[in-house]
Amino acid sequence: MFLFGDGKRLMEKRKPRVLFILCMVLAVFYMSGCAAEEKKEEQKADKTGKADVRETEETKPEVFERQAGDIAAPSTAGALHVEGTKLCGEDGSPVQLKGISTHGLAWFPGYVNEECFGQLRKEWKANVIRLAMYTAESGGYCTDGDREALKELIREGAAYAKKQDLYVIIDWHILSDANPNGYLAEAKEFFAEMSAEYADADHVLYEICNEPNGGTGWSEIKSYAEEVIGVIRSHDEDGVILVGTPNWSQFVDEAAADPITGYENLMYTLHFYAATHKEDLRGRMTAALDAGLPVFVSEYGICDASGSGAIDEEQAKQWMELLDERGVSCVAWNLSNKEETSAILLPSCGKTSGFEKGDLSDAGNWLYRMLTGEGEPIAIP
Ligand code: IDC
Repeated sequence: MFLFGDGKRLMEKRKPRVLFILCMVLAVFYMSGCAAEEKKEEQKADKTGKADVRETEETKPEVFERQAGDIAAPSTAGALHVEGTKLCGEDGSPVQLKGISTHGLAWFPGYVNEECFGQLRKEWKANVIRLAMYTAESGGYCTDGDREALKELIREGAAYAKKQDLYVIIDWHILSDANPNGYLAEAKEFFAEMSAEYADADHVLYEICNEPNGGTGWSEIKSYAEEVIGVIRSHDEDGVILVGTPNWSQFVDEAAADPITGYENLMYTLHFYAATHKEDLRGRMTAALDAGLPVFVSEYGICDASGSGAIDEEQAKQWMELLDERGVSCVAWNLSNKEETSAILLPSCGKTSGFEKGDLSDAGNWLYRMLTGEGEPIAIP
């Protein structure tokens, strides 16, 4: 403000008093802001009837300094929901999940342990773990698998994820059973049980059909999804649900043209393997997002679609740039030491936690560098 003549002199004379009044006004503003914050906390506590279960000593997740303010996690972003094409935290800000999927739980149960999840969270900066439970194949939930043992592994995985401050995806991993309707009754029963158990869990997401394939069309997937979503919603009214799309979860454009209505917090999955799926599939994803479809990459690899073959770093880079640009969440396949390119551990690594640099495959090294943003591969004492 520019003052001239008398006005300026008057201002000079009254400077101390003006300054004093200004300070008082600022102090009042600051104090009323604090009161409003306290009020908000109280309201939050009232709504749940308790201060916040996450804050009791027993359930409080460890806080990792490297992570603080860095990536979204259940302790900071809370329960997730979907707004437009975006996955968002409790306060409405967009959240991008990045992490890793287990291999088939029945085949590689050992990696479901708290130390392993803790290392992925703390050192790898993952904020999500996907628990892949095959439904068919040998040991599958709907074929000859031990259902109780598989559900117990999921419960343990979900508990470790909570303790280690990770989101967790419960994945109904259809594959050789190309059409999810083949095991519709089993899926409904399974998700009824899971959603009843995790109705109040902020960190759990449901993936209801990994990869429909074998010519299964969107209308068949959609009708399956509507049934299963109905069951989940009767227990868990707002948990995020991931729906597979035709052709091994690639044809998101078909879902975009005819999305499921009547439910909130749904996302549609797109899977890619960078050495096989390139510009074409990126185009499908972009078009679906532009059409308003919330897309979630719940599985990807940087090798070819068999889960093996050579790594294509250049294509992987292009995928990651696009995912980051659009804020799309992504989960890498897979947490195991199987002799295949996509496994992040070398077959020689017999450990199920405490991984060191020499334990990692090329895919493991790449994932570590990608998640941490560090050029150097893992360095653990
Ligand atoms: C692959 C595993 C492999 C296993 C095979 C069949 O990497 O060890 O023998 O399944 O069970 C997918 C599937 C995922 C596949 C993966 C690689 O979702 O189950 O895992 N892939 O083929 N879609 C595209 C690729």
